Amino acid sequence: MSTKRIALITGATSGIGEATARLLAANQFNLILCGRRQDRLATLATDLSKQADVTTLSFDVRNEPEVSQSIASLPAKWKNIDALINNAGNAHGLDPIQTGSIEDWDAMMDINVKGLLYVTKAVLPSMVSRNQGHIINIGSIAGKEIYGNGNVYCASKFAVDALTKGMRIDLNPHNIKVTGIHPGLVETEFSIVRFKGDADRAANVYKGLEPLRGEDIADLILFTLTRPAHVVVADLVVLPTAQASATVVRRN
Ligand code: NDP
Ligand code: 8X3
Repeated sequence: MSTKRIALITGATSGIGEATARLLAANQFNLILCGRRQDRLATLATDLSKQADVTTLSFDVRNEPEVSQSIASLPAKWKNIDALINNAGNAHGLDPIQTGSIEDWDAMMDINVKGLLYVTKAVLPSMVSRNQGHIINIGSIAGKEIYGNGNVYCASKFAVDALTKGMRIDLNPHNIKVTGIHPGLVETEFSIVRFKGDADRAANVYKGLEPLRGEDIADLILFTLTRPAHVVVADLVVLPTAQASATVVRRN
């Protein structure tokens, strides 16, 4: 095992997480790639194995025993995680509060909020005991502003913002950096998941503008991780140039 830093990325099977895995592998990180889709994890690990040491963990972030057991099962050489990228998450549905589905609400709170907590809890002991580490939480513009029908997704991302700030305070005595990154519209599988596989409706979200790509967020993650030891990037909001707020978007 080399002296490269170790990053654990949740949601590495697509979108922002996959782009981050590719960029970090090319920039002196060894990687623990996480997600539920094992076939994608295996393909990505093979792709990146020429550039970095890569291992994979397949778990559902909603399942706390699965999360803690998976992370505890890492061999000794992988246990000293330097960077945790809490990226796994999605929106489920886009409905007014009065007709929203309880199943969708549970999914968003369980994945985006509780899942992030479970993974963080499992990773923190080794950071705290070494008084070093960096946690990057992927929030959203939806965690800074509310938009119509965003209700529970926005609430889950406001919770991510609050947890990011709380983590930074509680982990301050342990020298652990905590960063929140809050993107606007990024074209990934996000809208396909939100609209339950309706690819046409998903494509409409990005129609007439140039959205962010997963690679744009990966770039910021790498920048954040490579600041000097005395610098923490606390909070970043990043939008496509065509987007001015959660609801103001210029389209051709
Ligand atoms: P994708 O749908 O492309 O990726 C989501 C990732 O999360 C997948 O790798 C998926 O892996 C993983 N994931 C979802 N549910 C679970 C689960 N229950 N357990 C484990 N892993 C899970 O979307 P993005 O890349 O866009 O999303 C990444 C993050 O960025 C999310 O937190 C999202 O809220 C946030 N974000 C996205 C924006 C956008 O416009 N796209 C804007 C702002 C924030 P698998 O299915 O294999 O488990
Ligand atoms: C994803 C961005 O605006 O679709 O978090 O909620 S948005």
